[in-house]
Amino acid sequence: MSLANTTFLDACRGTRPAHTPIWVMRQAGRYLPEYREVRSKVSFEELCRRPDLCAEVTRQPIDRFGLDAAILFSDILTVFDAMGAEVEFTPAPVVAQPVRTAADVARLRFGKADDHLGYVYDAVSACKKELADRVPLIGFCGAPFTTASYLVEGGGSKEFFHTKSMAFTEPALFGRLLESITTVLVDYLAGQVRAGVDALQIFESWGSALAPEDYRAHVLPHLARLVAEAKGHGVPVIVFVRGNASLLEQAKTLGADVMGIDWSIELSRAIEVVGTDQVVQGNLDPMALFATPQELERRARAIVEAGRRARAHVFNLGHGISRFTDPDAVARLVAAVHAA
Ligand code: 1CP
Repeated sequence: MSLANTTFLDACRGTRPAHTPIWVMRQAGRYLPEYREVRSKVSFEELCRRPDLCAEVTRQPIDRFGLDAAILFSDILTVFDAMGAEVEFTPAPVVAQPVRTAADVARLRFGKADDHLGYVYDAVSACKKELADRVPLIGFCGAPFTTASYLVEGGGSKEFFHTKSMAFTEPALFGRLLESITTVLVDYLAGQVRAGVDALQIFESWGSALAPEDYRAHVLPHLARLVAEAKGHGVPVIVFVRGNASLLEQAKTLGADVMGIDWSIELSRAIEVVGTDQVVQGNLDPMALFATPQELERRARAIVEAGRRARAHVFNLGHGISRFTDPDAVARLVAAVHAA
């Protein structure tokens, strides 16, 4: 492999490149007119199943902004295909039959990822070809808890009533569900690496739903298994836990190559929590892209400065970019980070 731009992988491995590398969570998506153009012709589900179109939309933000890494176009919920759970994107995900009882769990199939997700691996190959070694490609999955929460709630949630009820009233069943999901995810990440991804990110988008002791008791062991298995493939593993400083303390025990930091904590404080020997990624509030150019640049520079205290730093937002973002603001952000 001879990548033209290795800044992202260098930082992930703990060496400081000449400039701080930047990519943006959800960088391919609805805020880009060229994405909406592709999406106007196919449904989101079809887009995820068309390797040629996945490759096209994965490349779009690289062409437009000169970002330092690309992320595979897919979704954390495509993995449901390996579990026999049907999901429709409206565009918010809706699971046809939520999984809440022992009978519901028994109905799932927890198959081999390779038997059901070949279209994702084909998309990885197509993306690698399309990117032509300009920048590395990040593969991803949801963390076991975040994945389970969509299955149990039947979609997104604010209170996680069903998921937490299951964890509290039927911990053994909840544990079995997380274990089975984790087994599929282990397999799925292995398949993505075989297909060619250069790094992996695990999204724990809803970790903040649980109190720290519940996270430690019910969730952390499963995430630890997933991270340990993923690390065995030799590509950098990023864990993004959206939550609070206390979850960050737990997450640092996972031994991930890179800790993704959300925007709810100052980066300098997060670095104190995870330690200055840790590589960090983050953590600009996505809404800062709606501030004046001067304010956006000030905040970007402050985060780059704070990141210098870590072993290395990958610039990113502290959560996914809003669909209402002006693409020109992203261009300004990339320029500011590269110049800082
Ligand atoms: O209509 C459309 O075009 C669909 C909108 C959309 C897009 C562009 C969805 C539905 N998913 C995606 C792509 C996507 N999702 C990517 C690849 C693109 C990129 O990053 O550039 C990735 C990595 C994701 C990851 C994802 N999906 C997460 C984790 C990140 C996060 O934001 O926390 C989550 C939670 C999802 C679920 C999901 N899929 C889609 C939506 C609208 C949602 C969120 C629903 C909710 O808020 O509960």
